[in-house]
Amino acid sequence: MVTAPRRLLLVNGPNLNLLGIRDPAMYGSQSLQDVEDLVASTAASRGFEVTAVQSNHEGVLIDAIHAARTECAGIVINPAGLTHTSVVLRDALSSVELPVAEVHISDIRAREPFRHHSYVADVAVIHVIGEGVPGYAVAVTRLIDVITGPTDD
Ligand code: CA2
Repeated sequence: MVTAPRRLLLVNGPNLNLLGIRDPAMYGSQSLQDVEDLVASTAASRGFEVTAVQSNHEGVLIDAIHAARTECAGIVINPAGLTHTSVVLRDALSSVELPVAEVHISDIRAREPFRHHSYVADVAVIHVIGEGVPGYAVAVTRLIDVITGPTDD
C-alpha cells in the first residue's frame, strides 16, 4: 500500500518577503516568518509537516510545485501578483494533481479590477480571501480536511 505523505507545500509568491516591512495598512504587520510559523504550527496540530518556499522568481516556484507531486499531500499558495498574470503557474498547479488552497491576505475582489481575475482560482479547491494572515491557518485546516476527511485527528 502506498501511504500519502503527511506534508504540505506552502508557496508564497513575489514580494511577499516584504510582509511586515512595507505596506502594513494593506498586508498587516506580521512577517513572512510569522506566516510560515503559523502554517507549520497549524499543520503540526494535525500531524502534518510543511515545506515552505517563497521566491521572487516564477521558475523557482514551479520547480517547488513539481517536487511536491511526490513529496506532499497538498499545496497552500499565495501566488501574489502572479495570481493575475501567470498561466505557467496555473499549469504547474494543475499538472501535479494535488489539492490546492489559494490564499490572499487582502480582499482582491474589493481592489483594482486587474486583481479580480485569478488564473489559479479554478485549479484550487479552497479559497481564503481577505482574511489577513490568519487566513493561512484557515486554509491549512480546510486543506487537511480535504486530504484526510474532517474526522481525522
Ligand atoms: O492579498 C494578497 O495576498 C495578494 O496576493 C498580495 C499580492 C497582490 O499582488 C495580490 O493582488 C494580492 C502582493 C504581494 C506583495 O506583498 C507585499 C508585502 C508587503 C509590502 C509590499 C508588498
